[in-house]
Amino acid sequence: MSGKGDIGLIGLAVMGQNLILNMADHGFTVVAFNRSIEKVHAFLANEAKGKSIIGAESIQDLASKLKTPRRVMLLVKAGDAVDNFINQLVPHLEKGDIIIDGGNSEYQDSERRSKDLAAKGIRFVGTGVSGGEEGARYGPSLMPGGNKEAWPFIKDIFQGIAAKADGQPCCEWVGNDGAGHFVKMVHNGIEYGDMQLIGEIYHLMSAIGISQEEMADTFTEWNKGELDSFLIEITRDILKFKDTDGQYLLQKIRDSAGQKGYRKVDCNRRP
Ligand code: NBP
Repeated sequence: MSGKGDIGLIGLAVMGQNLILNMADHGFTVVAFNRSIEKVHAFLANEAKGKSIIGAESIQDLASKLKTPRRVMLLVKAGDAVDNFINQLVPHLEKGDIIIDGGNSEYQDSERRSKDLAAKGIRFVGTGVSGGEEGARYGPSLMPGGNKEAWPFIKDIFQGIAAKADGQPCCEWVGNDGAGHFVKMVHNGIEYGDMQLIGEIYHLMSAIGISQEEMADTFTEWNKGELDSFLIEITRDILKFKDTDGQYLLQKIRDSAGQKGYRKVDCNRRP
């Protein structure tokens, strides 16, 4: 692949890889980098093969392979990893270059990063990314905020790869500094509230003896009315899903959940 990249992306876990493939499908050339370099080599040899995707061996290499103003997106674990990469990137960037954090960072961290980087002449964008693996691959909802001077330079890529609703991209500039990650936090809060409600409804229905098949029928009906949504739809599918032995899979799954980087929650344990 010759020529320079339109955007660099650091972080080749599930979100980063799928977002890169989505960008490449939309005609952008992406330079890919990851802390563990073997993931860059594996990605180039497999999923990225034959696409407009270039590998970078170091941060310096990444910066040298990008058009200016450089656009570099981070999709790494929120917290110190983001600050570490920003610190490594800055010496290789020029005034007007853009750093985009697409992870689930705390909005106060994005406010701080936006202000610190503005003082160095670097434009920071903190963006919410929603839709998980499939969204990243085929169309996420994007909530960018930060230094508005960056928006004209990233708008085409962001609105190009975003999901479309009635032909309109699910992506618009949401405000200054930490606004993108604040909107993502509110978005996740609504989603978790929805999931809590669904969990409680399942619990109540089970307690009064409603069968799983009947529950699935009820969710099917709800999905035809004002509750029509992704979460109601997948709950119906999950309720209906049977294991290879013909038994419902849901009843075999332990009622516990883990969180990345935080604490494991076991719902069977009572305080
Ligand atoms: P993860 O959140 O699992 O992060 C993996 C990436 O972070 C890898 O590239 C890994 O590098 C890198 N990393 C870690 Br872990 N610690 C690091 C450190 N100390 N220094 C440098 N790099 C480090 O990946 P993900 O699930 O793809 O999510 C990426 C971001 O997007 C996260 O902030 C996540 O919260 C957010 N997000 C995820 C989803 C989703 O559905 N998964 C949806 C929306 C947003 P390595 O390969 O060298 O270990």
